[in-house]
Amino acid sequence: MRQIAERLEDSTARPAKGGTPDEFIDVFLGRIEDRLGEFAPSESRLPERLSKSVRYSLLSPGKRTRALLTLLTTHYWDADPEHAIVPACAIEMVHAASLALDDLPVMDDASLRRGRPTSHRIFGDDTVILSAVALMNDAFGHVARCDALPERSRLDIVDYLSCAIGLDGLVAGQEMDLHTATQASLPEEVELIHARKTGALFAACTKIGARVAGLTDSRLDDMDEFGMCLGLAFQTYDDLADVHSDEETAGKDVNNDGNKPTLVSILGPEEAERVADRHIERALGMFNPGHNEGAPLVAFVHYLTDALKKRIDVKR
Ligand code: GRG
Repeated sequence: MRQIAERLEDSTARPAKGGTPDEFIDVFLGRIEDRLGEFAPSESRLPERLSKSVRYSLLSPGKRTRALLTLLTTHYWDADPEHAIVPACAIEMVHAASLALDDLPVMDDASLRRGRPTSHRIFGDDTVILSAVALMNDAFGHVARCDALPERSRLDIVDYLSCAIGLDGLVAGQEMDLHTATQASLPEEVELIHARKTGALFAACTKIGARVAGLTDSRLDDMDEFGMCLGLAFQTYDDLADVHSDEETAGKDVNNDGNKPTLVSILGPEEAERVADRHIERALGMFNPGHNEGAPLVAFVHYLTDALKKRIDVKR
């Protein structure tokens, strides 16, 4: 944390001449959409239904929060964000796969995602499972082949990403969400699920963004923690949206958490929101007040928080 604060003392953390945080975010978003478009399958030799299903899951209008966080972190640490574009899009591929799997009837059985019918409602469960496997494998392939990065960085990124997904990450979080969450009665038990299900991928974004910029050791750990705090807050705002938003605003099913314990059901909405706010404060606390306003990464955290909070204002 200390290093991040010190880093913000350095004027090079500010946007380049003439660039406002909004401009950075717009440019980065454009780059992400372009590269995702290139990564989406288009070859006519591929099975058509599978290609269409992968394109649908990957290119539907997501917020691209994870890819943006990755690029903004690389930029924050003064490296060229273009070097992080492949890992950032690989993370979006993994995320898209996780959403498609999460929505399946055997999991959350959702019908709406990103304002559209869920992938399995169009392509069927079987093709969606295969699409998710393809997206995850291709994500790693893109990182392995990314010649903008030294081989050592590629290996580290593959390592961070596989840890975020695997037995101690998304997969474990989802398993707990499906099968043990009903026994969770303490906030810390729920937050352990959040850490794996959502926090792990956010932490991978900020760690990978920092790794691309050449950070090592304790500074990487700080960025890992920064991302984890954001992910924990994000999941609770998402659970609040399940209760306090509508389908049009959230772009996905609401009231889908049923009897599953969440921080909202255990603590009540006001306290749950305070817990999420404290995670954001902790994340932002890693930056020195007064020195950070110009950094697009920090501005993005504020924008994200405001947007997530607006979403839950709908029914309050
Ligand atoms: C092996 C990749 C993989 C997954 C298997 C299904 C699963 C395990 C995990 C699901 C984890 C999950 C869906 C967590 C919820 C995270 C969350 C709050 C998603 C919503 O993210 P947004 O709002 O989505 O950023 P958009 O649509 O904007 O991209």
